[in-house]
Amino acid sequence: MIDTSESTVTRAVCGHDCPDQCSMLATVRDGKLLSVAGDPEHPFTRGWLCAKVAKYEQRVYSPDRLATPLRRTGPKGSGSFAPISWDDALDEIVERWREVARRWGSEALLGYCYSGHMGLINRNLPRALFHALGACRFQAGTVCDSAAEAGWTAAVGRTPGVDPESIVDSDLIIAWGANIPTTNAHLLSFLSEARKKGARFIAIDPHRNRAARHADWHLAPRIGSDAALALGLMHCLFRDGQHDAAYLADHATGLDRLRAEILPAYTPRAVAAITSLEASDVERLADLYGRAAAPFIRLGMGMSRHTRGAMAIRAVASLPAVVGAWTTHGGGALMDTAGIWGFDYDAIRRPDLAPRETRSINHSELGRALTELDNPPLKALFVAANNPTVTCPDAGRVERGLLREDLFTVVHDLFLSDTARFADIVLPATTALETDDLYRSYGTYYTQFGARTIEPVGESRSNARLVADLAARLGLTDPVFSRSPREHVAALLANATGPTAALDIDDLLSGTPVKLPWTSRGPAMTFFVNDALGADQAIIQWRPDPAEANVTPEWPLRLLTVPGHFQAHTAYDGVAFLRKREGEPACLVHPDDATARAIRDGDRVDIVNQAGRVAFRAAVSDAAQPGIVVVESVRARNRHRDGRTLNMLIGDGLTDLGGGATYQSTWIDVRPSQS
Ligand SMILES: Nc1nc2c(c(=O)[nH]1)N[C@H]1C(S)=C(S)[C@@H](COP(=O)(O)OP(=O)(O)OC[C@H]3O[C@@H](n4cnc5c(=O)[nH]c(N)nc54)[C@H](O)[C@@H]3O)O[C@H]1N2
Ligand SMILES: Nc1nc2c(c(=O)[nH]1)N[C@H]1C(S)=C(S)[C@@H](COP(=O)(O)OP(=O)(O)OC[C@H]3O[C@@H](n4cnc5c(=O)[nH]c(N)nc54)[C@H](O)[C@@H]3O)O[C@H]1N2
Ligand SMILES: [Mo]
Repeated sequence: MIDTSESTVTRAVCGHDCPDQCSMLATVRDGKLLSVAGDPEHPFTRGWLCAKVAKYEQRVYSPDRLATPLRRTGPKGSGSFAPISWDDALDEIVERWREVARRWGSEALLGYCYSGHMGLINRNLPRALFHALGACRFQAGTVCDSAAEAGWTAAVGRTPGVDPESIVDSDLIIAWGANIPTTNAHLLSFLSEARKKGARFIAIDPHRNRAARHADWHLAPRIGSDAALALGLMHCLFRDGQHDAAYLADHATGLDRLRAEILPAYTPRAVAAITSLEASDVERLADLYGRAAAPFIRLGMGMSRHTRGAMAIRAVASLPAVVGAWTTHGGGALMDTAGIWGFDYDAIRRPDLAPRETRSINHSELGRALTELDNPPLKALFVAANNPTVTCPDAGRVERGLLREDLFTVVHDLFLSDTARFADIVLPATTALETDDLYRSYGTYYTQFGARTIEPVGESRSNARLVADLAARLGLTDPVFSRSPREHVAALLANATGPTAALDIDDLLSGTPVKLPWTSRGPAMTFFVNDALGADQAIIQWRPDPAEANVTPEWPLRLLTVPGHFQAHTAYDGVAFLRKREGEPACLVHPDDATARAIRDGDRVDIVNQAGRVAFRAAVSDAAQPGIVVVESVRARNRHRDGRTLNMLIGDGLTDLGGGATYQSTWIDVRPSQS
């Protein structure tokens, strides 16, 4: 802590769902947050903050922030509420939950909580509450990373990605479906350092995104064709003897089968037909990858969000083994580093508190669960740190579910989010700066404790406090519900495994970033055949998206949807200048597709499919490939002229592995607007 004459500067941690997990310096005077700045002493985030977080005080003190608990006064979804006291709100919640459990059983209750707050305490403690209540299990993360995780694990087990700081020694860096400047911005300085030393940078992405604009070479394969491209590279590498036979002999399973049964078909010409790249591009990429001394691949998760998404990740994650890249400093691959952490998360989630095994509900299928589940139907829903009426697939069905008169909905959020508008009771949440918590990055090897920087604004309460308050009223006496932050951290460490077990609690609580003392050595084994997945999925191969077979002339264009640069999903909708920077919701349409529809740049258009229509502004641009319409960022409903939202057009089909959302398996058309 550095004392100046009038203000105090303390370290804090950015709590957003982002791989970088910045260390910040927060300046506070008289209990008020004046500003935040990057912490120059964090070796990865290096003293600067992204555009979203740099003016964090505008989020903390947004005029849109909820000040008190609210009770609904008008019809569901009308947004009419009246302030109530915390005591009244908590009493009503407890009474209604008890009644639901009595009449319908505890499985009529669902806690739907996700990653608005990435601290290990605030993110995980709500789960303990719902375990103790015997509520439905919540299969979290399928809207985000579960298909990508399943694909990665199928290829290389729980191996974490390599240390991103090592890429300064790479001579070939590939952003494979990873929009680094937007979603992993602090990797850029390491990328630049490598490039200064001569590294080449290649982006593989159907969208000419910010990473592609930065790159020496941009390849734009068709959505969902990455497994074919990876197999094409393998075909060339083995054909040309550029593989690392010694590495593969010890670290690969199923390679003989792959080489005999699969690779012969993936000639550059065949791969060109699948990916819409040139055969010469496939040859050139294989040659660059095969010749590089330390090739590094940054895999993003966007390419996992279609029906065959896990296989796409799996095929790409298998490439480093082919050339033995895992063994060279600077080489290998990184999708996320989550697997290195051995914290005992269950010490906070406490699945052992559940009286019995209960049914599980997929994060991506909330609409279905609310409208179809029976025996018992869902009767009480608690949403925190998540805005599913916008971000969940089939958002129209989520809305229909939330409109049910017999559903009791509680939403805990900083803002009256689109989901909160459908609630019976709304509870005001804190920002991460108003909480104590331990963070561990999923894009680096750093962990850091963020002590609360300011007191909760208004009457807001943190996730952890809310859980403790509810538990006390419900008569739940397990100590997990009344632990101090230090006790939670101690519990996370008590049965920690691997290098995490060596972390010292006082080091952590000092608030400085702590790097896990660990060096990546790559996977023990890369599975080109993985029999645990069953015969149909065992071997790596590309198959077309089954949804593609059903494409009709009516919906000829494919939707590509990705996180926005100036928004973190919808979490910054409450910050006026960022809303403005992100602009009116826009869709990028290729000039050929625009001309065919008499659409000009800036026109009002609707994206349309069998599920309905949603209003956008057209941006005519060859950054989108022909046949693809790109939407950057899912936006709050009132940002759209028609008050609707993109995910109303997206079905709730699931990926090949991991039960993930399939946003990218959506076919549409763009038409001049009706609104
Ligand atoms: N500014 C900002 N940063 C964020 C977020 C945000 O909302 N805003 N969200 C955070 C969260 S929760 C997450 S999970 C991460 C996600 O960040 P990433 O893991 O990077 O994933 P996406 O940005 O969804 O997708 C990355 C890229 O994949 C491309 N892509 C999509 N389909 C395919 C395909 O079939 N093949 C190939 N090769 N590429 C494809 C997209 O065009 C996109 O450019 O970002 C985090 N960071
Ligand atoms: N079409 C399309 N849809 C997508 C994606 C996509 O690329 N395209 N990306 C998907 C991905 S990767 C993800 S991770 C999901 C994200 O989906 P969501 O988790 O719904 O993401 P946000 O919109 O950021 O909503 C988080 C909410 O939590 C609130 N919040 C923030 N901090 C706290 C806190 O400490 N406590 C509480 N109680 N609330 C808090 C915020 O105000 C915000 O309303 O969206 C998915 N949806
Ligand atoms: Mo995500």
